Amino acid sequence: MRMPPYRFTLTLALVVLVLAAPVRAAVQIKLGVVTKPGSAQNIVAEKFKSLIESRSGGDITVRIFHSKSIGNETEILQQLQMGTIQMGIITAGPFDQFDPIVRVVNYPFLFRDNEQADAILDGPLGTEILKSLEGSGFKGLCFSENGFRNLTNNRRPVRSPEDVKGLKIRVMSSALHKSIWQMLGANPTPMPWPIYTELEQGVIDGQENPLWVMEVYKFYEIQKYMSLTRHVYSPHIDVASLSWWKTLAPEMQKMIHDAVYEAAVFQRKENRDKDAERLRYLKQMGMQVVEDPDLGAFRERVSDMKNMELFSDPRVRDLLERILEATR
Ligand code: EAX
Repeated sequence: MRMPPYRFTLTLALVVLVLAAPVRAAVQIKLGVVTKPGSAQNIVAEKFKSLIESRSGGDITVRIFHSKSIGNETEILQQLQMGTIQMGIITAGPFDQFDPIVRVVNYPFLFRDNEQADAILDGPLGTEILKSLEGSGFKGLCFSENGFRNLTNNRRPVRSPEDVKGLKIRVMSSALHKSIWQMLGANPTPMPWPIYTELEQGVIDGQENPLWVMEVYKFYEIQKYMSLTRHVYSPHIDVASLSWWKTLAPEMQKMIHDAVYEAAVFQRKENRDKDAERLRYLKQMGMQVVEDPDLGAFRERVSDMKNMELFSDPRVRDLLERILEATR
């Protein structure tokens, strides 16, 4: 018995649907950021999601896990290594637990300004750092930014390293950041993000982060003094799980790479464009700001940094020398 034509068409349509289903939404990306919506990391993540979902015509979908819903930055990095999530926008700080070469980009007083940071990080030296991450299971895609970090505290206005003496400062989970603040005379404690409660309860006196953090996390409510120390330029490293990355077709890799880089460039610009307004806002909310701390004295204190054990690995040391030369 022959099938009536409409039944044939229906069957065909069903077969096509069943076959096509796994092809559509072929790639599902779980992306981790530790911060909450409105944060620098989230702006990169959301921009990337919208670019890649529209460009791939729905073949790639992105689900953003934020606000510590899948753990702190170190834990997100571990999940990327295991391949249980696929991408992350992570502050460079905690990366140095996995690959000491990342210390080079967090070196104190390294970049003069944003333009120099972009030129180095988007250039061959930045590429070397991204490439190196493959040794620890990450595919480094590009750099977006937290921005230049500034000190806040609840004890006193900080103009020179003398004023830092004995302050209990929270630092990121990074041996380098801990050392920097030891050299500056503080009493640094590594702690994962977020830290509002610890500041509020006085477990720590202060912390250091770019201006957007003080605004988005409302640190003006719980921190009285801020000094524009700009001691470290703090990038994010936009990464993928290397084991997952290797399963993707080259065209897919390129599409993802292009989209995340575009998102990074978009975010860096918007972060910088907003900084002047943020400073005004933080003052208006009552923060006392030292705008011209004695940066010469701060630099002097950390001038011996490159001779420390932290940079003794020849590979790291070599890259540091070249990056210092390029930023001189
Ligand atoms: O982006 O841990 C930190 O200090 C980071 O800068 C934080 O994730 C905010």
